[in-house]
Amino acid sequence: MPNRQERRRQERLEKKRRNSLPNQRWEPTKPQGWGMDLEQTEPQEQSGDASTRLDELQGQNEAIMFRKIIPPETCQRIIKLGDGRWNQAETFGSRDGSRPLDNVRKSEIVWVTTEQWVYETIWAFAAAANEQAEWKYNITAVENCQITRYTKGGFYSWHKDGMGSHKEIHNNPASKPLHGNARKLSMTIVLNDEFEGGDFEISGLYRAGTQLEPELGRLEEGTVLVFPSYIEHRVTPVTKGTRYSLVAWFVGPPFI
Ligand SMILES: O=C(O)CCC(=O)C(=O)O
Repeated sequence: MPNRQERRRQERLEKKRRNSLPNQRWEPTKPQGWGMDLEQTEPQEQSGDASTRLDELQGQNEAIMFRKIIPPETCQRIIKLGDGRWNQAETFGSRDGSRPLDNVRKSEIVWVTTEQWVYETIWAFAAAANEQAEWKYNITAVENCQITRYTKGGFYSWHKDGMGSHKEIHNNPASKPLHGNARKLSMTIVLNDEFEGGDFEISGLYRAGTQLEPELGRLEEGTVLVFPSYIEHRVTPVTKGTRYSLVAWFVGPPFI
């Protein structure tokens, strides 16, 4: 009879097996000397509600939501990574790509470069969503993720994170995991509840003439949302308090 420790080890391995994608290798970017081989990584155990497929709610297949799945202590730990490191977010969209556009986004950001545990916390959700939604994209790596802080008046207008196309592949031979790959899946995790406004919206759901489920407009603390990067989305202005989120982009070879 295996002892408790051995049983837990086996359960973890089984969970990892269930969550991993066959024949796919998940590697992080390591531009700042940070390294993690996700194949060697035990996904952290999570508590929380079961995932909700938005296609069941909406008759579509835009996103997968894991409601309140990241424990509040973990959310707080991620927020604390930003202490003393916040920088104004900039989106470069002018014709020559040199000028930041200030009507696109108002928020501050911090890059997560060395904290391996953050990636251990999130990657299994991308893998599970990729399977559950039956996107089954070939995902091979994750870009450095970003913590975002929106104070009152902060927002992020309608945008797409990437098209998964050849046109936008990373051209950076120094970063083996990213080079030649394109963004295919995006993830946002809301890290706190103490704010008003700051709804997360997906445009396709509006266009279909359906009302967003309140849970999607207002994502609760610890909720993980995974969606194809080509889906248009936004964060509405925060009207009270401060909203924190963690955002990650998963990459792989461009769609054919
Ligand atoms: O803060 C969020 O929840 C999402 C931010 C976002 O859309 C992005 O960074 O691309």
